[in-house]
Amino acid sequence: TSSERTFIMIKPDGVTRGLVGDIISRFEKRGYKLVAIKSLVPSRQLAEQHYADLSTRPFFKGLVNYITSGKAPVVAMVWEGKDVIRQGRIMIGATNPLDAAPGTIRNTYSISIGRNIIHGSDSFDTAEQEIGLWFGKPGELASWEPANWNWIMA
Ligand code: DAT
Ligand code: MG
Repeated sequence: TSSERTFIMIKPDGVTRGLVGDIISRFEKRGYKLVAIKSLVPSRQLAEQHYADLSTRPFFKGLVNYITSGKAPVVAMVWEGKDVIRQGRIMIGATNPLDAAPGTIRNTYSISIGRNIIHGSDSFDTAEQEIGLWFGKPGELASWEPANWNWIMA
């Protein structure tokens, strides 16, 4: 498997609850490479585009309100490495934290589907789309190689 990129976002509940460091640490320690990060309160338009697939669902408005409330920002990131799209989803755990496997981020920190801490892209196509949506300006993604990269990527 070659290197790929995924979009990971810590939602406002995760930021408020002080989970940013632990979540970043999990991806770092696993061996993934941080290529972009920013903290922001997303506009309604950005949140609606990000969750466009869910626009007909009954929870859509509440979901957009939660992400955009401004009570806390989100932390948007791009992580790179082997199988990171699928592995990121595994590290995050099931959408409903009550179904998430022990040790996953959602299992460890949450019990409500509507406050499940974190987002991760679910496929190569959505990863590309979401990275473009959140980090679309030129130069927002760093192209770099950690000094220990060969120890991780063998
Ligand atoms: P995931 O975030 O695991 O990719 P998803 O893309 O199906 O899950 O849904 C996006 C978010 O919408 C999810 O993280 C939480 C919220 N959501 C999904 N289903 C929900 C439901 N039945 N009730 C309330 N919120 C829901
Ligand atoms: Mg999803």
